[in-house]
Amino acid sequence: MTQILTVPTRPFEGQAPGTSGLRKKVKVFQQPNYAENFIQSVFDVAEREPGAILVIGGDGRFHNRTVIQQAIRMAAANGYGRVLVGQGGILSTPAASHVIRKNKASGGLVLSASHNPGGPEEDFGIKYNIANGGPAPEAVTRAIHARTQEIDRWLTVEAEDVDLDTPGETRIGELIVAVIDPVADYADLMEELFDFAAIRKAVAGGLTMRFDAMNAVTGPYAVEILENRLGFAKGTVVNGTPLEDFGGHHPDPNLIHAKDLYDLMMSENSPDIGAASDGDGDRNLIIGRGRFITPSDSLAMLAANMGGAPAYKGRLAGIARSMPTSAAADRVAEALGVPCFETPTGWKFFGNLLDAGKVTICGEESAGTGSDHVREKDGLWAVLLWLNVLAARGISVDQLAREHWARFGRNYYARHDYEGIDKAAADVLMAGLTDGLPALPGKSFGRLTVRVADSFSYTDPVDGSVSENQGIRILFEDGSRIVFRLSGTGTQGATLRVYLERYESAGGLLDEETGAMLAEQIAAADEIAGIRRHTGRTAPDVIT
Ligand code: VG1
Ligand code: CO
Repeated sequence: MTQILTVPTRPFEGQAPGTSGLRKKVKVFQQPNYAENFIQSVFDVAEREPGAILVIGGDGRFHNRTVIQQAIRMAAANGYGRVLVGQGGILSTPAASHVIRKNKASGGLVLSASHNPGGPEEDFGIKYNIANGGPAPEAVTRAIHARTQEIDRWLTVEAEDVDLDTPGETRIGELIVAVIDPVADYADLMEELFDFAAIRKAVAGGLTMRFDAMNAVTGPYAVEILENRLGFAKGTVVNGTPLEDFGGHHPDPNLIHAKDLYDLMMSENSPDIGAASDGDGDRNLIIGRGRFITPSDSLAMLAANMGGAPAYKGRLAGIARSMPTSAAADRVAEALGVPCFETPTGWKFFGNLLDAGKVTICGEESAGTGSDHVREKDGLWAVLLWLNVLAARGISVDQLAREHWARFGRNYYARHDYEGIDKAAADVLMAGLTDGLPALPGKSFGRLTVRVADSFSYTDPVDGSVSENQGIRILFEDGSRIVFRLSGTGTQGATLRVYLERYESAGGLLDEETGAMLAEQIAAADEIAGIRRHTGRTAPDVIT
């Protein structure tokens, strides 16, 4: 028996998981007991049998290996029977979800701050996923937070660091630690879901692509799947080596942080399709030659066409989208006669719907799309579904988009982010908005008249749990909409997100510039929320 050591500790303030786990500066996580308190709190509340399996992996960012070693020792002291850890400490978020499901693990620790930058001065994060492979639901994250507020000890054992770079099994007392290939199972799953033969044929016939892994976790996955298994030319995957600081960039696949890819796709010598993923591999950016696809449109277009992929043929149970995501998917659901669900922001809200078989595809405006194959959003999965659809139909991204809008109409859509604003000012802004809601219906801003103004609240149709204050919605009589909410993933000050949307019917203006189409909503947003007045900002930092 290895001796279990009990280390006394005291609670830290602010260990509440946000939209997607606990995210803080690396410096915060480096404080003695900080990560340990949180991990012990997870182990104290997690549902598991003695000897249970725990999956551990991360996006390879700075501090990943340190926390993994500590988590393994703590798992040994906390009665786990087996830890599965990705080689090099690597597991993309969707791959971790798959490993949990495939091995019937009791849960997993995903060490990532996703799209946030990495490095000694940047961000780190810990997320707990439950046995269905998905992010812990709110009841669990609340219990974890409550535990962090009263914790007085954490358990560990004395043991050497595990060699994370060599596949195979080692033992720490009763615990077996298996270092597993992080890519193989995931790549096999993708090959089961999609028609790789059809994609290979299209590639052989000249289909070209660029995939920007942003020096984050998807590099090894993308090289194996796109270059090795599908036959795309060597060099199709760029920035394919995971780096602890992501090369100093934000691994956030949007038009600002993946600007090189965007510029290439808008140029004369662009490949047919460009794609990128984020730090932990759960987001996707899709750009066709000369045509950017908003994530909201991507969800709708994939939902309308996914029957072309073997795993989804004739089985679209329903579609779910987060509330701020555009209603483009709703029109597809309506046309196909399947239900559409509107959930709060964050993938944890899709888990019950997927488990209950109520939906097959889910998506968020923040570049997240996924299906019931795992319980996380999945960047490469979305890219492969696009490739499968293009190969099966023999059309381009631009043609598919035009065809879609000509059938369903187009939801012009943008998100304006005001980053790093003063937290107190952001709270005053949101409180002002909330207080002003009852007076808004009937009021006009330019040509827009408010029809409904409310604070979004969600009742889970499966377990009846209620989540309140999930964003302020201003719905106008012409069908356009503004949503305001504060980010739950940032680590500095506050980030205000303003989501703007306007629908044009199939006979309307389908190929206009988004900013121009949303000018009235943009002006109304400032008038209603007093963004300038409260934050001093005259323009957003990021528009996606
Ligand atoms: C953001 C996105 C949200 C996403 C979350 C986690 O949250 O808006 O849609 O689920 O990030 O994505 P927030 O609270 O900052 O708006 V990831 O790729 O960081 O795991
Ligand atoms: Co992510």
